[in-house]
Amino acid sequence: TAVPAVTGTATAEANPNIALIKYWGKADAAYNLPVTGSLSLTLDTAPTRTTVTLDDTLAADELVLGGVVQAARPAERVRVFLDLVRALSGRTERARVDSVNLIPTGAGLASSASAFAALAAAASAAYGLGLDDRALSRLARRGSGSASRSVFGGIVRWYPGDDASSYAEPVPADLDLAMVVAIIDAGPKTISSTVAMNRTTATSPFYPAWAESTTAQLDEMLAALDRADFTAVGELAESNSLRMHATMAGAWPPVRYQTAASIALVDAAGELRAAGVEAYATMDAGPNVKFLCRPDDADRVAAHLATVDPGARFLSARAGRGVRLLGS
Ligand code: 2P0
Repeated sequence: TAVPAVTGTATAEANPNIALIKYWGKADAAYNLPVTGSLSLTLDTAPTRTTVTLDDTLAADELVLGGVVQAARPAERVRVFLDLVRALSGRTERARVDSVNLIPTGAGLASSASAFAALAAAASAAYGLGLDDRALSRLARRGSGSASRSVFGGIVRWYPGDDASSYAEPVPADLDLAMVVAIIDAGPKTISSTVAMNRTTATSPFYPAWAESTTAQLDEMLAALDRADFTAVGELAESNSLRMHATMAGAWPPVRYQTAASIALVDAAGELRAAGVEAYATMDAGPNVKFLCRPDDADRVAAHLATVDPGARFLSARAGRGVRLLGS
């Protein structure tokens, strides 16, 4: 029977998220099940836009990132993900994936979160899976753990658990948050977060304490959000980030994303607080530093940080939307 070459196409857009309580460690690597829960803020900037087009004339899936055809690891990761979508849909066509990232990839700006949230939404629509948001979050998790959170907007919690129960969901909060991102190095990561977190869980003697402390800090964070206590939210975020990087330092070979420039910027958050401006620093799997602050303080925060690191670029963000389909 004649089947048209192109049987389905969909485009989705997703934004990055920045964890205030971090995901660092897998209980199950095949399913990307986290050791602990985590909590993040979805940003209103730097989205990934991805189009998935089914084409049964293709011999293999094709990944085009920012207009450049990809081979090796990124393409393999997308193929594995599409295999999963094909298994769920009962369909066999290969697909062309065309993705545009409006932030530098691999620079610790959560680009894998926006990438796999957008891919999950576009691929599930193109292959005709009728997923609700929770199922979409579980699917995005399989691509990259943090992508489970970018399915939703605002403040989002991701549950640990098994394949059925490990999904993200929005946390209602009566707080207006801003995030100033200091981009000090847009180059590729020294070590991928997947490799780094697996090494940390396997070799850092501090790991059990990290898991216990993060579970406690997540509960404290939820309570702080519930009473709209901005100061407690900021202090918990900064503390949890420092504990994550301390835990990595205990791995062998050690994992370190902080550079001298990062440390100077983290110190600047303390300087701002001493001057009466509440800013709290958090870092992920890269040298960039993100500052949680009140929206009215964002310009002042960025201005002070620019004096500390005149070479840095700054991105100012607020709470943003979850993933959305642009057309199918
Ligand atoms: C987070 N990070 O909670 C933590 C904090 C980086 C530091 O999630 O292996 O790309 O694809 O599940 O999600 C980055 O790790 O890792 C990350 P995989 P992912 O945002």
